[in-house]
Amino acid sequence: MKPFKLYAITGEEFHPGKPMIEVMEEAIKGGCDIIQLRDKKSPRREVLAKAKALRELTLRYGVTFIVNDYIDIALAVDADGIHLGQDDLPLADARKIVGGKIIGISTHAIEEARQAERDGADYIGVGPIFPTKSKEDVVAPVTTSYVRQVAAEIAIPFVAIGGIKLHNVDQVLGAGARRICAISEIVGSPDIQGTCRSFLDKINSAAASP
Ligand code: 3NM
Repeated sequence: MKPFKLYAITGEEFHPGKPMIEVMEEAIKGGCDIIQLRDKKSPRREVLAKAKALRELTLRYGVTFIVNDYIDIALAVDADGIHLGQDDLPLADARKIVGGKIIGISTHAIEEARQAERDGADYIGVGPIFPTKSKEDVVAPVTTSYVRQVAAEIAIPFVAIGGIKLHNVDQVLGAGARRICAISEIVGSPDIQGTCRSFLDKINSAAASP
């Protein structure tokens, strides 16, 4: 998959009254290089319509587009990949369906990270680093010590997620993360582009001082 640094996930509850497509376009203009559609509540046809719109947007800007959970919708709109949780279809079976598309897996412990790597995941999510209100039935925060473990041991790309804000991202980068994912801090920001640029400045400085 293409290298990436800043990964934004949709979260419409954080920008009431503002169209999702406009919010995600701001995120792309701010430098996000992966956009994920995550919508566990809307009827499937609505999710499909959102996926079509985001596919068009991401193609226009040349950024990667991932669909959370819905493999059929990802295929229908020719998304670049899918993101799956620990309770979704096992990776080997998902791989049979999506072929060479990107598969990302959420992991919350080093055993899950190892398993995802063995099974051929293209990247893993590592989190939640901090408490988050954006995910229901989320596990307890894994803290930056899990980031350190993954950075030391796992060869495939990993992205840190969960409660990451501009004010605490330095801790995550200090633990070895070089890719950051956020929902509320990005899509809920009054200045989405500025927030994204600040995240990227921090990621780039961390990468420049090993
Ligand atoms: N997955 P926010 S945490 C979607 O740990 C999601 O796998 C997580 O939202 C995981 O940036 C999370 O607003 C929510 O905290 C991230």
